[in-house]
Amino acid sequence: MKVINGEIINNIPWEEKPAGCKDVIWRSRNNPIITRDAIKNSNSIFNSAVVPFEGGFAEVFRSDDQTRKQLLHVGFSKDGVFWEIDDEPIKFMNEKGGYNEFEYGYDPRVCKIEDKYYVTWCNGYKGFPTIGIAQTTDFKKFLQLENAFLPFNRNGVLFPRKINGNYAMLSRPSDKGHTPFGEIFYSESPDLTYWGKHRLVMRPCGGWQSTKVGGGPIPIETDEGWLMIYHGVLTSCNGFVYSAGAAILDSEKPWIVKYRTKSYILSPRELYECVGDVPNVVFPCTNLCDAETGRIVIYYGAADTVLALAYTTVGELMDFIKKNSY
Ligand code: BMA
Repeated sequence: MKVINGEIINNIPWEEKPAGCKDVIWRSRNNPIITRDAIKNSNSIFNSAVVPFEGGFAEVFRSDDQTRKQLLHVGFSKDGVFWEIDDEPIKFMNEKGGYNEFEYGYDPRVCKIEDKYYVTWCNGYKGFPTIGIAQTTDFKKFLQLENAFLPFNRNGVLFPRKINGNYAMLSRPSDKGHTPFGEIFYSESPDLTYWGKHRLVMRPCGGWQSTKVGGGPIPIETDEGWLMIYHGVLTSCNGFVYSAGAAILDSEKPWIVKYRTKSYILSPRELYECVGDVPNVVFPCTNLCDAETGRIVIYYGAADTVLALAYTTVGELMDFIKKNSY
């Protein structure tokens, strides 16, 4: 199988799989790569979105400040590991050239479609969570578009090309609180403003994904379908546990799930994943894939406190999904 419509990223962060590692995903030896205090006045820096940009990388970071306001910041990096992060949060512009009021924003994803980068995030609208969208070409000016859906919704994940002639997005309808349920839905839009043709993609099922499931990073296109990493949650006697799994979705009808992992591919295990502001959370918002080598680097938030990296390859992950599917 091979990656299609993908970018060649020669400088993708990479570490070889440690000898003796039996897992399909392996963690960076340098984790966490971003500590909670890397931004002035930050309480935590975690679920964040990276894209290749001008020969290096750009990132939209989720950071909660020390008042515990949830904010988005921009950063740049040459190698995808060491980052220079702007201490000032992103200010989103409107069509009139002014700045929009920003209530709160978290869990960003960044998707390149044609010649623009689109940020989607959980955006506070009159106190209700829904999906914000903004576009940028330089990561300096961000033009905010209409919110995609009615509240309550979270985890908006765009596809990197139009499908059936429309923009396509995954989302997870939710509630105002910590939402004890969650399914992944698929929607299309001709213009990024009006969304419809909603289809159910995936419900929770057993074990690590028994309480809720939600989109993760931007899906990777392969000649066997969309490779999608997602998060799944189980309710333990000590609260939610967030893990990650993977699925292969049909290329032109992405609401059709061809394969889906029975076991997780990444689950809280290391100290920085089990201890923090919210213990027992791994939450991936990015997977970069080098179309030439098939190398994948995953950026994930750990324990809602820090940002970490993990690696795999398209070949290994697709194989794992097919052999461990429901
Ligand atoms: C989700 C989101 C994520 C967070 C996770 C675990 O609902 O709020 O930002 O990482 O819960 O707390």
